[in-house]
Amino acid sequence: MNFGHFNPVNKEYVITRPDTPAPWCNYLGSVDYGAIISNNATGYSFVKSGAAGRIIRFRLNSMSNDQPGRYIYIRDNADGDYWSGSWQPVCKSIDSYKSECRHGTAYTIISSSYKDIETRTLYYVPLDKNYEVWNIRIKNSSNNKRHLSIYGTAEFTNHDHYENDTVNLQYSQFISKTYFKDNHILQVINENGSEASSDVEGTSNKKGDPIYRFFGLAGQSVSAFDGERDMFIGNYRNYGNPVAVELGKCSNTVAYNGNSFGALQTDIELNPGEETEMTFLLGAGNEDFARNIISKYDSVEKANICSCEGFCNFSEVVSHELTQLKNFWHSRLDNLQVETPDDNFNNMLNVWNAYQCFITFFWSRAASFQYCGLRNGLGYRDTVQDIQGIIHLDYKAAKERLWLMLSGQVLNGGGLPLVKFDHKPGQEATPDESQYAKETGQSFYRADDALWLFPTVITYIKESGDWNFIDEKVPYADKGEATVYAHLKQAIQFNLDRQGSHGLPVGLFADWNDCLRLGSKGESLFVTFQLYYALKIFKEFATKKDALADIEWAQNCLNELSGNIQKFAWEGDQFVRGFTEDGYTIGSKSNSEASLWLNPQVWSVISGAADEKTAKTVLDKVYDNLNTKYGAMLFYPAFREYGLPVARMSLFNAGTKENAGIFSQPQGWVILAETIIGNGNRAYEYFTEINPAAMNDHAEIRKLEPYIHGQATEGIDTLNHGRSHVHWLTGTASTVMVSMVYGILGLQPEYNGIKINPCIPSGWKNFKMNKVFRNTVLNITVDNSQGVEKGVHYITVNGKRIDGCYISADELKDTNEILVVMGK
Ligand code: IFM
Repeated sequence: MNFGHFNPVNKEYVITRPDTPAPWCNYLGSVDYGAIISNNATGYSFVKSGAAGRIIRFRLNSMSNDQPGRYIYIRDNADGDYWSGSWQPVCKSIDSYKSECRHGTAYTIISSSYKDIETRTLYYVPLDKNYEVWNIRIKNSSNNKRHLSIYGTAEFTNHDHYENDTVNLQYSQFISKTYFKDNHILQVINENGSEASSDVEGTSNKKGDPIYRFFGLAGQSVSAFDGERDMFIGNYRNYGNPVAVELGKCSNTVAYNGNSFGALQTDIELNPGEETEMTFLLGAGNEDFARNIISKYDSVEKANICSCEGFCNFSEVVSHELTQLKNFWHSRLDNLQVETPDDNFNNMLNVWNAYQCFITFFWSRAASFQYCGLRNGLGYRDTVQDIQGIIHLDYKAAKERLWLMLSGQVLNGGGLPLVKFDHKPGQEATPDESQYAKETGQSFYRADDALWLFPTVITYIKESGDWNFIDEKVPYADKGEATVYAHLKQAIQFNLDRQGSHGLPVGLFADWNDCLRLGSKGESLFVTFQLYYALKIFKEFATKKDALADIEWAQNCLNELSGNIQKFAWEGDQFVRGFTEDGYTIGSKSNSEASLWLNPQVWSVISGAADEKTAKTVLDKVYDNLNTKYGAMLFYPAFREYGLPVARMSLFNAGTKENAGIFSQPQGWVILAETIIGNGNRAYEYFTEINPAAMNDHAEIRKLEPYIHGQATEGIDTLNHGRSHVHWLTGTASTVMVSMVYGILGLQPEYNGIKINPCIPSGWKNFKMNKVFRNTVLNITVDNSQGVEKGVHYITVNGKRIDGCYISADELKDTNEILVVMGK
């Protein structure tokens, strides 16, 4: 069953039925101001942090029709009937109420049609601004004059911090109040705040000054208002039947000890065929700021820029801001666009997977409908991986964030588990000091954190051509500074310094898998293969720098590691997952539970540690034993009885998340590994199994948005095999993107040029790619009339033939016509 479709021309996903299996969301805003909105206008907004800068409420895990959101009500004053501009919260029967939601790049448009009144609400955060716009257009399509009241509503938090707002009402309800100021409700928290009150425990604003938020109306005058939530909703009612809307009159009261709220009512008349427009504005700022913003949107001068026909004019300021947003996003996404025979692949690569990569890049794991950023910073491994997902689209932004993460590396080579939002390079405490745990709640190193730097740094350098980056100096988090090259060497040293009894790196507090606590003696094969990969990349850099001693050092380490892998971790047709401190082998084929793990097999291939025969053996074993129709399970069989103390995933229900679930992030690694050994058909099969777009017509099974990846899908042991969980903010976005770009499409930049070496399903007979590569445009046509999976016969660049798949940068003009002929 489907609830919508992709519109690739507009780069939108169009939801045609509002009763989706879960809220299907979009992200609006920038790093300074974020807003999550569902297809039914539920969601929340925040300044900088989903937890600590929360402006409006959202109740996690609430009943789906009772989540606060950006609700706009419409009341027909002739008969008192009322509905909402989004299907929720009033939820009229979908037989008579028609709605459509168009999620686009940083904007969402929700339309409704009921009783011949049509509305279209455009929600967005203007580029680089810290407020949001809800622009609603209302049309009377009936033959009668209509008398309507429109109510915009926003449920403010009483405290910036979500937790204080939610559970500490004895405090938070008494520091917040609202005022009515002609065209807006002004909320103020800590009105009597001052420098002196700044050290009061739990105060919203560390500086002690009052905090202001506003909810305003432009383009129409306010007829009545409610600044207190319970006056608007009424006792024993909910958002589906607020008393103010039922009675047709807000109460004109403000909040003083209670729940601050913004409800603005405006009464309008529309002749047959007539349309009108108004704009609700929500943000953080005082009265002057609010008045200034609201006045900008008062003008309703029209500019028609929308590609839809008819009822879609926007006022000039709105259309200008929408264009700015589209330009900002589309110019990034347009750096790689493809036309393959598979629309589901195209929709993800061209728009949605790419957009999700940027959202994870910007917001890390800070705000969603499943969690709300209680962490005050960027998780090391997640962030360094997130960078990989956008390098091919925006290497400048990637470099900035990469620099930050390198400066979050401790002098001993390990990564800080959390790089705080107010990170001060050179001055931070480390996990070895109690101060760090006090500030972040994290007191242990993870074994893998800094190892993610290797694939990210090399991808950045090759995409940008910025080889000098390797010699740029970057401070360490705690003290001292060094070149990027030296940072990388130190990262390797961190793991070499922490080895177990088999001469393999230990797993510490986690090794990518948050549930595997191997400690300071238990060894991890995942980290082993990452370290192997890191050493190979480092050796490549050392070779380019002619650093002979380093080349030798790296090679010796590789030899030793590879010997220990063969000796201790290879079981003839699979690699084990690790060793506990007391010598138990995790992931041995003789184990009754968890006897085959995905990650060591695929990382043996990605790292280059597995030779051709081994690579084929382990990937076949994975395919035969772990693959399902919705992707490959993290291991099998699930932990059910064996209480391995270091394997915390046994707490999860069997078949779920890290306990034999189909964890989504590794799916990108399986795809990549298959492309490395040339299995285009199998790589594509894996890709299709987990491609959200391919599940568009089975949305009732997958449940999550069919345009974005989730964190995990349920495996074969659960009651709901195929159901996916935890939307949007997941490392899956970047791993799958990497596997598509560098693996399947084979777009592999090199120091002085680019390789184009696709690994595709043999059924793809030709396809096109348009890539911006270091300011040159590559218009690439791939001819696979021979129907191979991998292998390039020759390439022509602007008519000149080159054997093999490598194009030197010297061959490139500003715009290039490239033909890639696959085959023997
Ligand atoms: O690797 C982790 C990630 O950092 C957070 N989500 C779960 C993953 C696997 O445990």
